[in-house]
Amino acid sequence: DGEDGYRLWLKYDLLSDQQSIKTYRKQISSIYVAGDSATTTVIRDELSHALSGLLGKQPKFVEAVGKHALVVGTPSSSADIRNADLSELKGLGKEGFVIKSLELSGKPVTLIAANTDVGALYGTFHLLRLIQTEQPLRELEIVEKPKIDVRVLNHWDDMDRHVERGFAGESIWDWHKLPDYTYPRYYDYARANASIGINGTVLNNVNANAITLTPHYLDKVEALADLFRPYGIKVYLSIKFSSPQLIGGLKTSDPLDPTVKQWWKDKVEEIYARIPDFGGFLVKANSEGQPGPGDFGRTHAEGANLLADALAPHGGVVMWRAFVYANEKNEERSKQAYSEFKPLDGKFHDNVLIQVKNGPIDFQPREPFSPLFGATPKTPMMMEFQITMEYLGFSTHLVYLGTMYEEALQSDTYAKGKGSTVAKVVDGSLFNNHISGIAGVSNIGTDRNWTGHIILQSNWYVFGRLAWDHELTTADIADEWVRMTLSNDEKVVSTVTDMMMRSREITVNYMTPLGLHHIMGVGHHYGPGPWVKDLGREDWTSVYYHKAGKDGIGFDRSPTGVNSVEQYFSPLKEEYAKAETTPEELLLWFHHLPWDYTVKSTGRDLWDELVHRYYQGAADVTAMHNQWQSLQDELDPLQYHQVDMALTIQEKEARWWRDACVTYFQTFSQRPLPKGFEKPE
Ligand code: GCW
Repeated sequence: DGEDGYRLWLKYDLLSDQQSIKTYRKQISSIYVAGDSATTTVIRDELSHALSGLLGKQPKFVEAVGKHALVVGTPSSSADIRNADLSELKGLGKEGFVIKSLELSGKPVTLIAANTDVGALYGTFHLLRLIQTEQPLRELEIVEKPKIDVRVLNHWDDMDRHVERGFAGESIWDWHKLPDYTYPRYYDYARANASIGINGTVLNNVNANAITLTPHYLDKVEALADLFRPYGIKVYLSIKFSSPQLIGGLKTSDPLDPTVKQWWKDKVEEIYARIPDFGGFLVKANSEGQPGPGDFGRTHAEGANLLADALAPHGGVVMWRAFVYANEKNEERSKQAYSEFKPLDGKFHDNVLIQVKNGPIDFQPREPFSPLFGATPKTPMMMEFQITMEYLGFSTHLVYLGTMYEEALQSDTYAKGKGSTVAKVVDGSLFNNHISGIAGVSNIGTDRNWTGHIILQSNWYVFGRLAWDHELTTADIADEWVRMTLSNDEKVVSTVTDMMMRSREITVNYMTPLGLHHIMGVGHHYGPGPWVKDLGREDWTSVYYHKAGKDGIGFDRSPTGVNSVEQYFSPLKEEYAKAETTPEELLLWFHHLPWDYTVKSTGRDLWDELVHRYYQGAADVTAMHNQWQSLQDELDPLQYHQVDMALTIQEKEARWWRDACVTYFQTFSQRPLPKGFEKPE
């Protein structure tokens, strides 16, 4: 018996500190939630559920402002709030909120105010987080609004409930039983997302199935949209570009063909007739076998604009992915997205966002940021992070991705001089874009704990928190997540946040140190496979990426090689051009270097350094496992046991990675293991 992880970070167990319970109860002696929308019902339910759990007593709901009350509302739902004339609300838009300790109509209260009920819901979850993490509620003066407009999860869920790159069970969408049969899980999904500010969900896989757009399935989509609306969550769909042919009976899907334009216009009208706040379309086109405008000799801009024009009258957007690469193109894979999209800057209609993976190859444990960020002043670039861990050990390895997201977002593109971070490109502030977005490929499924591993719930969490505010530090986010999900116990908090904060670098070390990439097992991408070669496509093999030989290892992307560095702004392109000035963690990404190359930070030669890192990575997993085991008495038994079992797997597999890679690369380096290292097992 114990916490099975279903409740995520919204656990709401009784706080352990009696004194704070007393104080909170006094500060929230009654609750007045103004308004009577579906969203205000959600707010009341959440407060009732949360506070009766956290404070051990059902809160008192009232219909007027009382002394020491918690008051929640908007200027239109509450005269008290309207009369208070809060100047802060002016700049907060539809999603921002304030939380203030103040006198309202002569009574001291804690106020959550926003311009909309959804803003008030976000404020409610913020306040609950303060209580869950045992922060004082005195003299509050919180003003929040999201930095990015579109904050969406991307589900790579197929209509048969298989989840592409999903490692936590089946799809949570039961298409068969929808629209009539729904699960509590759908509501809990909405609560979890709203609690971290996620305001959209793309329900289906980017490798899309055209049937999603048939009336039969739109009934089901509509049911989910209705369910999510009160939580401020819009639904979006991935579409197949050839839908006019596949389900529309047309002979072509050419974006410039008038019958095709009409088909999309009609289809979009049909969707909005059911779902007036439908979010829009996500599109993977001319990539990995998906159809696209290229099939008709048209550009990505012509394809995206076709859909954008159909959606524009209804306020919908197109998220058009830049993950395009083709073996046939005579250009190295990491360069292709930039080559394809940079020349199209300025050609996309206003409601198109280009969705770009953080790295130029594909969600690797470490990549440099994609040079497309910063390269298109006229086109909003959306960030696409992977929350599911396709290349990072599925759902058995403990890897907190917050630090990886932070590294990407805080990278300086130098597009408009120093300080032009990727975050400022993505939030639209660098180029004054009128819309901005960020997407995370979901890691959730039907597993009881949603993500297959309790600690990996934190990746869903940190994605949402950073999407809301990329200036938060991922250490602070880890801290609050641990408190909410595991415990407020100081030893637990400091130990687990330490594990989380180091976990990604540890994984990079035992998988792909020093800038190595894409050397995982073929197809499934699990476990080591540096030996993978002779596939139909060279750019799906490992040997293509590490290029190990007797002469050395690494991919020369400098001017002496494929020169992908030219896609970056100065001074990055000059820095990356030379091994000496390339950050060590990206060394073999940009350079092919001899085995005796001296690694600056340690003075070791490249071979020794590589071996050291593999060994260090594996040893650090053992250390992490010990750290976890030191918490056995402080943790819930079930949570403890689940993570402990997963760490056992991770420990074995870190060694598997280490031994496989070291032994394999040794066949090229033909050097002994450095002194002090045991022979690989
Ligand atoms: O990372 C690769 C995956 C594919 C995925 C593709 C993409 C949805 O291996 O499974 O397909 O990227 O992002 O489109």
